Amino acid sequence: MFKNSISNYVILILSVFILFNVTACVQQTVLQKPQDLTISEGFTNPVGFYDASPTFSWKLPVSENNKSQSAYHIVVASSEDLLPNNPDLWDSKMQESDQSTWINYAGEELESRQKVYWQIKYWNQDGEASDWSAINHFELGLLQNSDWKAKWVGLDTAQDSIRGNEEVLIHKPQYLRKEFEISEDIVEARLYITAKGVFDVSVNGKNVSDDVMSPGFTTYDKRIETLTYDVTDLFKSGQNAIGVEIASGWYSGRLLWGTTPWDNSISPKVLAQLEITLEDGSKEYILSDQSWKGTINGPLQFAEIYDGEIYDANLEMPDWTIADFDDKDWTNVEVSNLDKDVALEPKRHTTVKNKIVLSPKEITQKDGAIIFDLEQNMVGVPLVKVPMKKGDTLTIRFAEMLSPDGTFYTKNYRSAHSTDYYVAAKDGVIEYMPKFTFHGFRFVELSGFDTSKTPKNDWVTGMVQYSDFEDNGSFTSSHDKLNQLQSNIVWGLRGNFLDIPTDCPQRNERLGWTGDAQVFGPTSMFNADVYKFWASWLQSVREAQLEDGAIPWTVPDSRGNKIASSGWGDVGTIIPWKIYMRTGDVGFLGDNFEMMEQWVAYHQKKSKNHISNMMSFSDWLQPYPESGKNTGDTSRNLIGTAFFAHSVKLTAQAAAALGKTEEQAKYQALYKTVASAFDERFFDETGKVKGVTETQTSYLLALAFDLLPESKIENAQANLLRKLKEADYHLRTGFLGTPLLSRVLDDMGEVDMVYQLLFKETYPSWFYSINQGATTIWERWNSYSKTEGYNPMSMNSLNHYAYGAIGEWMYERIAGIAPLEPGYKVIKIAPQPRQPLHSAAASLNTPFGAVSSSWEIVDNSFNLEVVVPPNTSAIVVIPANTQKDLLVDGTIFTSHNDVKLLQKSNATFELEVQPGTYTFQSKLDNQR
Ligand code: RAM
Repeated sequence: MFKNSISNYVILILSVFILFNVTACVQQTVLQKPQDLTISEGFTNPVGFYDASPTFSWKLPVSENNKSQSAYHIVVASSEDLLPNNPDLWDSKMQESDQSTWINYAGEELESRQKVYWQIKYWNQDGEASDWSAINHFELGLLQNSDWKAKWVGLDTAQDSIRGNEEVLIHKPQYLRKEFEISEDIVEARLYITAKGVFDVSVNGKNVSDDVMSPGFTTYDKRIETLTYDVTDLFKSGQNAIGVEIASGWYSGRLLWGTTPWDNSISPKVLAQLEITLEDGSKEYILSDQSWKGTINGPLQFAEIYDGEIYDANLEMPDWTIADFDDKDWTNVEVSNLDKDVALEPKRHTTVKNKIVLSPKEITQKDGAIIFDLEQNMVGVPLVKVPMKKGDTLTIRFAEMLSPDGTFYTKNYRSAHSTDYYVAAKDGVIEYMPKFTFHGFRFVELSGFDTSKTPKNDWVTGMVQYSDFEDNGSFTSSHDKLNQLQSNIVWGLRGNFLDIPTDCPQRNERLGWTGDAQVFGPTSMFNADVYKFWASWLQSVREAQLEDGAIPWTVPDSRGNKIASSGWGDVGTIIPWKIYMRTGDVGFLGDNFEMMEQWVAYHQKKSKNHISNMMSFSDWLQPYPESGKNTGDTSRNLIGTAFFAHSVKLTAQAAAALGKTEEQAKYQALYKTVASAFDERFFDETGKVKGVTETQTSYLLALAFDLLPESKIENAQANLLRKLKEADYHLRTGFLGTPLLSRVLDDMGEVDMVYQLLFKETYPSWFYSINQGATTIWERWNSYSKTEGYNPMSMNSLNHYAYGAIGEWMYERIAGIAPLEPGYKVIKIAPQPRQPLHSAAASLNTPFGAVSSSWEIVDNSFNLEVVVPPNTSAIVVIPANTQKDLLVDGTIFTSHNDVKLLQKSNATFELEVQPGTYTFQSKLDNQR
């Protein structure tokens, strides 16, 4: 009996043990939750969201179990409690699909202010299910003008008729406030707010956010963006106050040549709607209306984007954003209704913020002033903490570089005064950070401080400001100058992505030049998470497009000159296509398709027998122009016709991606017609440019855009090589030709030549500016030289991202990561190692997760480490002497579950690789 019970006991223990293990096994097959849930162009749990028809995306966690997705299930509800089982807004049901990005919401209609919760799960390639993801959420902003009960309010600052630089009307900054009582405890409060101008808002003495220069720069005559803030914790029952500072910003400031389509004489205004939900469930609204008061007698006396600020601390009004402040001397505001033709829409990309802080490495004294060197050309404002004497004025000047004698080089700011002033109200250390301006600078000069004190590095800090996005990739190599070039590209991006893509950030310009955006867009997508940034700006491009299809030179169209340039307006076809290739978001192509068609129609209007006569900035700033002009030597008609054909081709490709077969056929045929007109008009039988000046760029356009018949291609390629030889293997390309150079030569099999040009030290080349001390990309190949000083032209920005377009090739070909299918669903990893590099590496956050490629050459062996994200596959091309073995993860490659040999040539192994991390090792020929 006893024995028996022991054996029963053993059996019991054993079965518990087995059961436990079986459960553990079952549990192991439950896949990890999906990660990085985002909506639309990559937003995570936004408040005040713009899109009532969002898309959903997620990533499969990296794990042995996750090669691909076989199905997904999305549930969407109006409250967290309803998930996952009772989704009242949308239940996608289990969908057999490998799509994990950009899935259209197809549920109940969503409304302004609505809170939405969502969750997803997926099944892997073996049909195993994941757990439900964490619950994500979003809350819509005010989507229609009719949601607004508030009115525009502000003071009439135009009446002061102050004329500033270039005789432009200057509006003094305003301080606006409102006090009110809240009778009950608050459950929730939202502040919806925007400005005609730029604003900074505080509540009960606290700043509502760290946003800078909101609401940003849009086509103000069509659309003004609004911000939504969760201000629940800032209000309390009892007396409360809200205070808003506003200045002209882009809206009524001094934009280039002042010929804005909107009216600079409109005084800046604010629109604010505070919606408070009280304990008892009722709602209270505090609206900007005639009860608000304002003054222009606050400390900020002047604020202008180009010119800087004047801040007089004697005029400070302590506690003006707190209740009980005495505003009896303040004026009643003027009130105006919403403009019915101007849409108020929630901001559709991130606000500008202080993103990086730089400390000066070196300070020097010069003529009573001190110069702080941040050792990096940057964009933003300084934070100054300086000892001063009462009544003195601190002058803060900026420069991107110094002249050889150590003085400030500011000629390239042109008429932008770009200087801040601070008037001290007492002795002691003051703290000041300009608010409604920004500067492009590496050097800061202070004068007017308390000279009895010894200057210290920490008197100045550089606050780097740009739209709030994170890095999206990295590139590095064994070569210092190439790494410096990468750094210069990234800093060019940071400096020119301040709400809109700008040509430059420092002079009296800083505009959304479309050509510059067109050439740099793809490179920016590697380096930063800027899909939302581009999608938002493209909305402005669509809004700025004129009735005849013309896309203005700058967007927003601050010049209002109603003409378009070839190669510039083509931003309307090139950026949608290039971004689609990197995101795979076909909806984005759909949003832009009509604009693409209209732009093509404009090309058509501007051409006769398919030869373009469109105005063009042409191959802008080509070096050594025979014509002596900024537009260079490549024929304007050739350029226009080439871009005509290219835009038509991209529109045909977009039509195909959108399933518009008729349009595809139509544009494909038109492309062929334009291409043959191009060939006939500009190329002779031997594949040589005829009738116009023969330039590197004319060949580049013909080859890059595929405009020549098969029979002429080889000769045209040879002619390009001849032109390069004539230039002693230097580029002779400007804004339009340069981005095509690497790709065309690469397609020709001339990777060696690309390396030669890229690593060239002499003018004109990328390293030339680095050798002269550049920390950003310059507008000109020779903006400055150590021997000859500054380029005498005043159009000489030292922070102009266009030539940084080479970054695309560095990622795609040196490190070797390129999308083979839109959105990197299939990735091509095909690094091109050459001397003088021993190693290079890049990583990139694709819509499916991180991909990376990292190689080094040790002795004669080529070592490559590759990461392929889940739910993708990669074609990996490994340079090798294929007579010798290839090692995969340290063992000789024969067969492998996740690696398949597709092809073997003399010089490469081509493999198909499933998600995972791998090392490959091949032997190279000696000459590499
Ligand atoms: C300059 C801009 C820009 C360029 C145009 C044509 O003023 O800086 O870079 O695109 O001209």
